[in-house]
Amino acid sequence: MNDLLKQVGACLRDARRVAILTGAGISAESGIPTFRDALTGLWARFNPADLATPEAFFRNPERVSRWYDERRCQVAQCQPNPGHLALARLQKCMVGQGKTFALITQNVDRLHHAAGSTGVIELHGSLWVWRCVACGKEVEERGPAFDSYPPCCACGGFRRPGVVWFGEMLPAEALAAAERAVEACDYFMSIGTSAAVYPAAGLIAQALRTRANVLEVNPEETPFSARADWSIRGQSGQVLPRIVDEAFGVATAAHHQSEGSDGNRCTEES
Ligand code: BJW
Ligand code: ZN
Repeated sequence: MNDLLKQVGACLRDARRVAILTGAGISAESGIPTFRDALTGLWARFNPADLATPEAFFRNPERVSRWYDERRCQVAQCQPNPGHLALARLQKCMVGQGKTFALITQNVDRLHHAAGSTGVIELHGSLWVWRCVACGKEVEERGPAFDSYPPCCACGGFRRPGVVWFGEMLPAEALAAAERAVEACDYFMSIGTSAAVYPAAGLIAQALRTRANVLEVNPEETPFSARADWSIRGQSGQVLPRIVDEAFGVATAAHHQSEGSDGNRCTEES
């Protein structure tokens, strides 16, 4: 494992344009359930057809909005883990060296933002933003649970979570930005996604076609594992900090404040 991480880190150090796709697995170590884990995943306990489609919302807006609001309140209790922090540090290191970095996420929890990542491309929207289905007004909701379900807009319309459900189009600008970043990248990472949901999973296929170096980090095999240059079976909160350490030097407690770079190091120690 050590040799593998050294190799992956050395290649990352040389990369000029990195694009990263994350999925629910990167937030698992923050205590947020994934979707497809056989025992603990949300889809093991709930039927997506009853909760994650526009039809389900219009059939039972009270149930669907309550379920999403409970998830919003649960995520409010969670903190970014070392995997999120490592990607935020990687961005700082790469941008500090004038390199290109894009973080594309399928997650709706905004833990990448909380970790300090900027310009995050959200493919499946956000749990925090609620949108009126009548007038389209969007509000970021950081407060406690709603008083009643479904929550209503001043115009009287029902409000829904600003996430992307099955059968809905992804936000066009986000998808286009993601495709551009993948097209241009020379190093691509797929972190903590089962690669089961399209078009997000198509970005992995696109990276393989562009002949970027492709790294996967996941405790389980995925449909793309065999084609990745490196497929590391592990938890992202353990693996990512080690890869970023290999590439850019070991993080110090002060790494959040450090901006500059010393050779390939971007921490304050040298
Ligand atoms: C760890 C770990 C640790 C655990 N460290 N890793 C082409 C082919 C077939 C179907 C389609 C297709 N194109 C479109 C479709 C239909 C559909 C689709 O993909 N269906 C498939 C399921 C078959 N796609 C859509 O409908 C999309 N819209 C669309 O395509 O519009 C155009 C269109 C419209 C109409 C008709 C046709 C086309 C929209 C998809 C929206 C997905 N929405 C959800 C819910 C969001 C809201 C919510 O939060 O409730 O997004 S579904 C859910 O899955 C969520 C996730 O973002 C998404 C991906 O899941 P993810 O992140 O990969 O999580 P898991 O649980 O699957 O995997 C976690 C992984 O982590 C596992 O591998 C673990 O091993 C790993 N892990 N611990 C690292 N510590
Ligand atoms: Zn409204």
